[in-house]
Amino acid sequence: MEAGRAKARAIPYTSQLVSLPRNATHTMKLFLKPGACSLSPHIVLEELGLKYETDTVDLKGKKTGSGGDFLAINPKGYVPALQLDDGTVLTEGPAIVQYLADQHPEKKLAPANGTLARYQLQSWLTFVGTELHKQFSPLFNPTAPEEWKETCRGNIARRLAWVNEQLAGKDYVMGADFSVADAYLFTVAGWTKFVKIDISGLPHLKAYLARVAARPGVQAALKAEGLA
Ligand SMILES: N[C@@H](CCC(=O)N[C@@H](CS)C(=O)NCC(=O)O)C(=O)O
Repeated sequence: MEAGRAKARAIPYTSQLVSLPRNATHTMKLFLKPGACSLSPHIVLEELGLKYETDTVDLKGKKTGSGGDFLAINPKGYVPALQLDDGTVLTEGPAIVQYLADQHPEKKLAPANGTLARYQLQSWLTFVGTELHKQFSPLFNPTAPEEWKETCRGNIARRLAWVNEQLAGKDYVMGADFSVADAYLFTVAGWTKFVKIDISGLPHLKAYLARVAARPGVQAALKAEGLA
């Protein structure tokens, strides 16, 4: 029975689009912390108009909103984690948002798999994750040495200046259409206001953040997290 359950919960590896499980019984649940990187999949759920629940995690105590063991949901101990309708848990923000986008290709939040545009989207997601998001992490860590924080601030400022150039003449990072990479970049670049990184000299980035913030799906996610 255990083996049967494990089989049912595994996301099948297939060359075709992965579909939501047929034996779906529960609503999808996003484990989040308001304002954290989990805002990115939250925005994507709203942009897609999907039915979902949220659970606000106590990251220090590793507890779910109802006091359950969050490590039983994600042993890595961090958000976001998305529990699918059949109980399968998917982790890692860039994977979660691509999975969600692929359920509704008609909403065009990610280019089709196998196309060059899809790899360009993944290039953006990887850049945001490794070159921006993880440079911010020490800035939120009270035990991180000040010297290290200064290095990270410099890295972020240089990389955001590059992002600013990329956004010249574009509405979104992939061009005319909003994509899951925008949900992630908006979330991470928004942290500049908490860590004293001045973006006033980056007009394309500033206009972009305002443009993304104005989207109804983004407003709905911000509101749900108490940030609007
Ligand atoms: N590689 C992960 C990183 C997620 C991550 O850094 N989450 C942070 C919030 S932005 C977190 O939950 N930190 C708490 C912890 O690590 O204990 C992803 O991209 O999803």
